[in-house]
Amino acid sequence: MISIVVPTYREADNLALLTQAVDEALSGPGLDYELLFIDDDSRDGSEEICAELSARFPVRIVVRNGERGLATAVIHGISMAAGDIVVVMDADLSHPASAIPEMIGRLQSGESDFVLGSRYVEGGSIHDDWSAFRQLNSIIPSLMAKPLCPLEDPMSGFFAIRRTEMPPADQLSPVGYKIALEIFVKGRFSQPSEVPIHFSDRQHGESKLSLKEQLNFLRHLVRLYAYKLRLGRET
Ligand SMILES: Nc1nc2c(ncn2[C@@H]2O[C@H](COP(=O)(O)OP(=O)(O)OP(=O)(O)O)[C@@H](O)[C@H]2O)c(=O)[nH]1
Ligand SMILES: [Mg+2]
Repeated sequence: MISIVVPTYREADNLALLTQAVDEALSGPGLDYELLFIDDDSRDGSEEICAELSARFPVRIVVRNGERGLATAVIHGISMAAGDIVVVMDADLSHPASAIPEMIGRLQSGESDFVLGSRYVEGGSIHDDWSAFRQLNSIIPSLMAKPLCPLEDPMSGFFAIRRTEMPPADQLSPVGYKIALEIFVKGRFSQPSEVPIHFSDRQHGESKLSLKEQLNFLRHLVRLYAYKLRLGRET
């Protein structure tokens, strides 16, 4: 069974579209799945929409009260997942559900133990009208993380792992947005790989990527470098 974990904050208009896309991608090849939305009390109709969807699809929504944050929502979702394999993706349809079978196929065959959906490998792409600023804003963080992670797009937010390979929650100190990077750095992954994806721009709802989150990313990066240095000294 595969658990698709999706952090959501005010994504009501995207939930049905994402559910249909996931179902089309997974039911076609006969894959058994659950779709788990981890919602931070959006109060935008998300709960009601999920209740309707759950009559037709294996969808669940978990509403957190009094807590906000993409990274902690992802960790919470993984801890509640029932599947052996966990796929994390955004709700805004930026990540193509059609890439999921290839991602989980690599885990199942043993070819890879950490699979990223990647914009920056051959065959991957972003929308052509991204401004130079937006492109730099996406590429520079990946370059800053290069010594921590050999992959081209650790910030894509779209990844798949075996649930048992998740590092223990008490070792994680999630701040902000980039939980895949922390899971990679603190886990014991030896065969990471990337599946090319086309990253679409969101059509509904608003981006939650604020300047504050970008500054959080810098704090997060400093902590991860400190962790790596400590580990290097201990081993
Ligand atoms: N549970 C939860 N989910 C969040 C939170 N912030 C963002 N998300 C979700 O995380 C995913 C990514 O957020 P986006 O706002 O699309 O951020 P982004 O993809 O980096 O930025 P854009 O490219 O501008 O869309 C979406 O599914 C959001 O709904 C949060 O505080 N809590
Ligand atoms: Mg987005």
